[in-house]
Amino acid sequence: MVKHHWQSHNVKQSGLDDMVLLSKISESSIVDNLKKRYMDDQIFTYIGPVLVSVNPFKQMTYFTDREVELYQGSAAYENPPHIYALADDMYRNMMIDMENQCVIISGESGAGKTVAAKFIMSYISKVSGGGDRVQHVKEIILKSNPLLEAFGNAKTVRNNNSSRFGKYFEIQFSRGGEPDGGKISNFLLEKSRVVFQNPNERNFHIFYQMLTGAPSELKEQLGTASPDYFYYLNQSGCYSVDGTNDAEEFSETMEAMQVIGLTPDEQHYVLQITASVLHIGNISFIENGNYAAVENQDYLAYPSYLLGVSQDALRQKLTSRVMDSKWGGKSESIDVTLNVEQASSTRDALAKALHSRLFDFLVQSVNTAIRKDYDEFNIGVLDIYGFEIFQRNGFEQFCINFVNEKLQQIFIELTLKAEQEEYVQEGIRWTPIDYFNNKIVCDLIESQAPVGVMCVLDDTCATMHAVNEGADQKFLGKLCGAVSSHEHFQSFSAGFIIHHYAGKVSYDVDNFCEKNKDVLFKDLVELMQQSEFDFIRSLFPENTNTQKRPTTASSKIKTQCNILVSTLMKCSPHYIRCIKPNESKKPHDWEESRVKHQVEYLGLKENVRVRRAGFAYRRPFHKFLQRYAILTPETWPRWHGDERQGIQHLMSCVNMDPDQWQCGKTKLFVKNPESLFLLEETRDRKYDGFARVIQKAFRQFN
Ligand code: AOV
Ligand code: MG
Repeated sequence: MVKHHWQSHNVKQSGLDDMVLLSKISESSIVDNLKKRYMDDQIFTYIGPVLVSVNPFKQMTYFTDREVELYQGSAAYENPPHIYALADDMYRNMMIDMENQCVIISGESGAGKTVAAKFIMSYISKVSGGGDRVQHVKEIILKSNPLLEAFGNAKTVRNNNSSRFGKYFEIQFSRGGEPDGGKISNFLLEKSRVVFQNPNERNFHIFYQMLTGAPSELKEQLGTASPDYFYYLNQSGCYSVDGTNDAEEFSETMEAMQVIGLTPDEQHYVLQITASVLHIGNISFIENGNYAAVENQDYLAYPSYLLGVSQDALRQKLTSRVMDSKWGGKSESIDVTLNVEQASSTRDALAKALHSRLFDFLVQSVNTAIRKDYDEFNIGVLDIYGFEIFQRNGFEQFCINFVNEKLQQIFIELTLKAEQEEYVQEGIRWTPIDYFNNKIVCDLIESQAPVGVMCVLDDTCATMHAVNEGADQKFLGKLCGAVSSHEHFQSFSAGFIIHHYAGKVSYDVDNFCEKNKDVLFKDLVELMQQSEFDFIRSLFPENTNTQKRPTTASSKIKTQCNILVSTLMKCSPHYIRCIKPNESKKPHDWEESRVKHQVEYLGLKENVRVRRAGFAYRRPFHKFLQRYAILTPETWPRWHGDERQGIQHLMSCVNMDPDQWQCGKTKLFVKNPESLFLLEETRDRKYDGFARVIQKAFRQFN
């Protein structure tokens, strides 16, 4: 297996490939370097092992099979920086070190995270082998993207294909490096989008796909119409997206359903529920002596038909609610009539529940299709919704920005803090570097003692009754009492401001309590449990008689985040820092101040500094010996005796400058990437020689 390395010589050198080599480390020199490269269509740049990626807003030429071949098994320094190099590094590290790997992709909304995640998945799929079963798993992994994007992505003002959920995709591998399984963990879908979108934004893609792409017979059956007919689609006045063909994407979505193994019946139910959501939105209410009545009974027909429940039952459950009340020691149920506002919010709750449960069903279906019961190795790809600031920011932005804050914290922990602590621990001489640690902001949000924002929110919700006006203001009042002195917190009449690592965001407290409680009233669950369709009943499996208090949305995301953090901490981490160069979404448009801001808050300068001042490479003694044993006859295949002496011996054999490396307590530290390149090159040469000998022997044998 002799590897031919051919350089892509037609790529001209612009700026520095690796910013560790910058002669002056400052934010503006980083921005300048990125700009130079960006203008020359070089979107990738390294900071040591960290990959910085600037969104080109156009198709680049260097993602073909030729590049896949080029980056396979080659050392990072041989070729221009590329996401394939990072993917290849992960794959090889997993195989060589037998360690799980993960890649954390971060950056603000529209910076290119989802595109990056897809490049990684397709690269891994291309370079790994496998038989029929493995090919099938690969196909599912790749097709899960358009499927989940149809139901979980939408056009926002920041991004035409904005992820409105977070996901961690673990690709599982056999010992031979074949992807033979996988698992998706999804995070909090922004379901409020089902019932409302801001101007110039859209609902989830699937609705528009279905309305334009479904075959006419199906359209008739589902009662589809043009998007402006549906209240859940016409509030924002935005129906199409530049460069997106909804009808074509519909076929792709359907094909993906097929690939993940949904039966034709299941596929049909998925669309039926999607259509029912739209029809539910058209049911409106009028005031009938303080109570809500359905304005036009005709609008009950389609939803009840599609959901398999009677029109009567649907009307009743939208306009009234059974309440349990304790009276004189006895508890009894009474039917309470709802007012117009309450009825509308009940309707919306049903629509949101249907869509989000459908989404969970799809995620589950993918998971079932690629489930593997035992875990060997995996590579995890984390692609979440990016940090966002809108004119008006609600509970959803609060959750999204919290998750981003946590990711930044991991980055800091692992690259800035851990790196420096490691030097201290290993007894390596070192001058500390200052950086902003955003743990203080994470604590402000999630801490229990002293109480943080989420705690106060949960407390307020716990004492709140089913229908409670003024809860949000009460929450705000309590919050001000609890955290007002925090330096990253401010309040104003309608809400509060958090000074996040990526900027100040002012949150409007409207609906915080309701969205946090996230209860689906028993009545609606029971209504869906009466559906004539098994499929719909199966989406609502819960027992409505248990009295357990449901977990709140914020505590769910907090738990999920902390599980994620501990999963990531167990892997060998890789980072992609995505940068959005402009707001225009156009190629070659460079907004200096926007980029500078991102370079600042992503902590790239500190990243370069820590990397530069320190040691580019570190490995536990035994791993190092294992990898480079081939360089000396004595250390190969295994060094017996003291590990330090083994390293000493190896280093002197390859003439490594003693300035270039230091032994800590358990690890070897190498200063310059170039020194390491030398080792890698020698190793490769030996391996090639080795391979030739084996091949020759093999030929003689046959
Ligand atoms: P995001 O995932 O970071 O935002 P995306 O990955 O969806 O952002 O990228 C936004 C858009 O930018 C894509 O739809 C492409 O049009 C373009 N783009 C990004 N990266 C590339 C690339 N490497 N080559 C060409 N075009 C690209 V969000 O999900 O909103 O946080 O929540
Ligand atoms: Mg995305």
